[in-house]
Amino acid sequence: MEILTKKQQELLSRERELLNKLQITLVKYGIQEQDQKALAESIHQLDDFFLLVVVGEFNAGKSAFINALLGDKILLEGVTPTTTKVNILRYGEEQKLSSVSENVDVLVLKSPYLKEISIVDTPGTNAIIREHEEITSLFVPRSDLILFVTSADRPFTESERIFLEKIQAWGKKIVLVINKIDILEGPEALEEIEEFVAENAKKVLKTSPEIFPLSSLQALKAKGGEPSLWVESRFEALETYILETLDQESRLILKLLNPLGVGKHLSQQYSEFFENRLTMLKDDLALIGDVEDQLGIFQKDMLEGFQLRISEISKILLEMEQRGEDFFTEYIRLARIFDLVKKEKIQTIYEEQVVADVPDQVEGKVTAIIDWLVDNNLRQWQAITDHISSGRLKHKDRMVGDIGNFNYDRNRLITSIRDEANRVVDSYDKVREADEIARRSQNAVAATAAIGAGAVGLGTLVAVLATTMAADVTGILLAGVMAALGLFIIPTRRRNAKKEMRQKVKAMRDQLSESLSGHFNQEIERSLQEIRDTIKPYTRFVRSENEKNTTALKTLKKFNTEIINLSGEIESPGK
Ligand SMILES: Nc1nc2c(ncn2[C@@H]2O[C@H](COP(=O)(O)OP(=O)(O)O)[C@@H](O)[C@H]2O)c(=O)[nH]1
Ligand SMILES: [Mg+2]
Repeated sequence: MEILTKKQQELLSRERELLNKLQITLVKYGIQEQDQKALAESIHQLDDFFLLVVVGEFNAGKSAFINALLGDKILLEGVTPTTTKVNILRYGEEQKLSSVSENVDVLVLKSPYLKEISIVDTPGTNAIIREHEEITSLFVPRSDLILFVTSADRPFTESERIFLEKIQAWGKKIVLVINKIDILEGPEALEEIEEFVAENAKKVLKTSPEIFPLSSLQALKAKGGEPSLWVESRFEALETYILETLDQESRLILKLLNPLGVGKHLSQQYSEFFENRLTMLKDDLALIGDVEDQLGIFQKDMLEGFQLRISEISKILLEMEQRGEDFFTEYIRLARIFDLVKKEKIQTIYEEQVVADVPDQVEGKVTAIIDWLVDNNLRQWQAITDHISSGRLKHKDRMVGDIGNFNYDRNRLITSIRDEANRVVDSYDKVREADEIARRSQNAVAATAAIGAGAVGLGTLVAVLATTMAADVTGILLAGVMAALGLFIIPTRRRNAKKEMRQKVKAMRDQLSESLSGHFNQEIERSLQEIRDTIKPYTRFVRSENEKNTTALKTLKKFNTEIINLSGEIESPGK
């Protein structure tokens, strides 16, 4: 590069530092190799000569144009695609041709033009030979100035417009050449074409580029011995532009701007990736939020529903207690003295009237709770399936050429949740699930059986009472003090019996409610946990990707701002 002023040197070193950091960052994000190469080469290009790259459709006259510029038929011309390689023309004392890669040749020439500018001839854009376009495209990021050649006989074709858009994205300085003006009849035709090209170029580039209408054919002839054609060729304007307008300083500015343009392009392109991902992740987060909300509601509803069902069981027991009260009131009194002594009879009456079908009723209620739990559990899984297939998570096709495994991982996780939820729903066997729950809550269910035992316990209480009553009655008969029995002993017995029964029933109620609560809470937790475990890898992925992509986007936006600022400084170094 030319000798730099102190200010230029400072700008250059800042630029290198910034671009190197950007490169490291982008590599860390896993950018495509092709993009990484483009950036690396554009940075590398800072150390090289000013690179003027000539692009355009094949047959536009790119090679002819370069020949005219150098004043010699150096490059092959032809109506069929002649250049299949990129040709770099460099200055050197000794002329030689060497191949640097499969697609790139370097031609060293002793031409004064090349002392400050290296010129690149490209195979051009071509709808038929795609490879040529690729080769050309790969070279674009390295260029410091693009000379876009279009031909007067078919100016600004659709494929040229598309190609220009691509170049523009790299932030390149572009100059337009309308070649072959010698084939046009009259100045009106040229004016029309110029206007057409200018209009269309502006649409793509958003600014008006310099446009040079010329004839390479006439220019070369003029340089080769027919000077009368020089003015007509209108070649001089372009030469003046390249040699004078594009003086050392403006070339340096372009050179410094070149890799910044590439860096800006890439940071914007990858920002878009991350933005798109964050949009997708927003849907994921919303879905996870919905599912979480729903599971929360499920838990709350279940607990409430459970309390209600437990209180129904309590009610059954309370009713039994009431019947017990009535029983003791009815039977433990003087008038029943002869019934009381027949303890088996009393016990049977007690079990028939007080205990009755309480064990069956309670067991029925417990079974109902299990069924209700199983139903709701299934409904939760169905809700998950509905959520996942709500369409919100449909793959976004607009994301082309993603980097890393993001889309793959996301789709895989979503699919696995959907499959698992579907599997659970499809294979849900209510009977088996209920059995499972019953088995797991065996202790709680066993407590219901204990009511039977409890009833026996109370039966025993009655039996014991009856026996002691009988003893009392005997004693009383002997003592002959019936009054004392009616007034004192029997009421005390009755009171004690009631008290004891209340205590027993309460203990039964407490035990039952406690052990059922414990087990059913566990069951509810269990089913929630199963759902949460199923979606957990997805949740984890979404949260961590969201964080990663937010950071990446922020970082790239910062780079973008820094690049824009530095470009501004380079463009107006005075400020
Ligand atoms: N009439 C006319 N023909 C030209 C001009 N420049 C190039 N050509 C012809 O156009 C054809 C394609 O030129 P070439 O330089 O090979 O085009 P490239 O494919 O863009 O490199 C050749 O036959 C050239 O002789 C020009 O200014 N006027
Ligand atoms: Mg050519």
